[in-house]
Amino acid sequence: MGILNVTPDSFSDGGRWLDPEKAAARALEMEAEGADLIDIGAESTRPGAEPVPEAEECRRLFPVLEALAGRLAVPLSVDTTKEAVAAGALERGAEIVNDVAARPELQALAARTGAGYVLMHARGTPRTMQALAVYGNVAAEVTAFLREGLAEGARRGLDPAQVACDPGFGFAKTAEHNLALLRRLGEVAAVGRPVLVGLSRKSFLKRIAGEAALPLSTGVAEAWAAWQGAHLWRTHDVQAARANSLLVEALATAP
Ligand code: HH2
Repeated sequence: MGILNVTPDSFSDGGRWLDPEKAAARALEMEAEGADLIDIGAESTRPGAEPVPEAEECRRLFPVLEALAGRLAVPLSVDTTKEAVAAGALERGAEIVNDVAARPELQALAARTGAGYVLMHARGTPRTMQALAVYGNVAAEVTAFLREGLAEGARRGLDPAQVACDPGFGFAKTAEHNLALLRRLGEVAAVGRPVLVGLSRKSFLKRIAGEAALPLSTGVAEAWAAWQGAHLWRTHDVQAARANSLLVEALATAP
């Protein structure tokens, strides 16, 4: 899953893709590099980020979707926590709702429209989440949250077959929590739905191996995640992810 942030303030690619034509070209470039999905977001969720008003999020996002209409063979997902933004994006060709806040109204929207839905573990908002990073057993608690979320979604009409689960690396988690979760990702994968991981260039990787090594550490972390059963990697570096995924697949099927 290639990342396209049409924001001025995302931690890694903020400000690069604000122009709709440039953003559309980047989506097409990631598809050519081997992305199976493109995830478009217009509100940064990095810790401490300011909330973006709904009208502004639509203003950033919709022209990109309109510029891409009919030009992309792979599905688009929309990274938002607002119902009106998600509904507008689905009307403009997006097929998946990537909801980092597990919002009931977004689950109901996916249920009504048949869209795919990403259920992610988080706590609080980008402003409050780091204060809520307290766990006894992070892998077990995240897995329980996802299991419960699948059951709640089903009560709202969301077929589990529409859902991918995401442990939410960096969302209300310390560096130690992120590492423990990555080490024990196999437990999360046991929820029985495809697992999506967003590890790309995240700060806990930077803390371990330094900023200059971030692309390499991202690749190692993604390959490890795949080995533990993750199916989808939300990534900035599609070319590297594609190459690494081919290697992981070849290893997994080697005699
Ligand atoms: N991480 C970010 C944003 N959306 N969605 C899912 N499902 N999983 C994630 O881990 C995830 C996500 C944060 O990364 P990024 O988009 O690069 O930065 P920002 O939120 O600053 O735009």
